[in-house]
Amino acid sequence: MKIRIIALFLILLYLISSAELPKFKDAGLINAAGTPIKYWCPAPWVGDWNGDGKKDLIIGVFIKNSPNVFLYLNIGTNSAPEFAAKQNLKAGGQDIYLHSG
Ligand SMILES: [Ca+2]
Repeated sequence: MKIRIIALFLILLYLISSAELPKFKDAGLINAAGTPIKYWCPAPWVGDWNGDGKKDLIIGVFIKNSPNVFLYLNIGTNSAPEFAAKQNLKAGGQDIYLHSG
């Protein structure tokens, strides 16, 4: 029984070590109006917010007692997006605040 377990372990080890692992490149930071978009623990969403056919960026972040859902409209194209300066995302004319806890 021990020999079978060891053989199985060795086979798995061989398969794992010989598998092609995905490779990623550093895509860099995304800019909006020439400034890198940086947040701690962001929750991004990509979709066409304003219906112009270009995918926009919405990011929810953890900022206490402050608007914390931001809209970046795509002023470029879907294949080469460029994002305008941050806007607070609003609902009913009011800034959105998402509370934690
Ligand atoms: Ca859009």
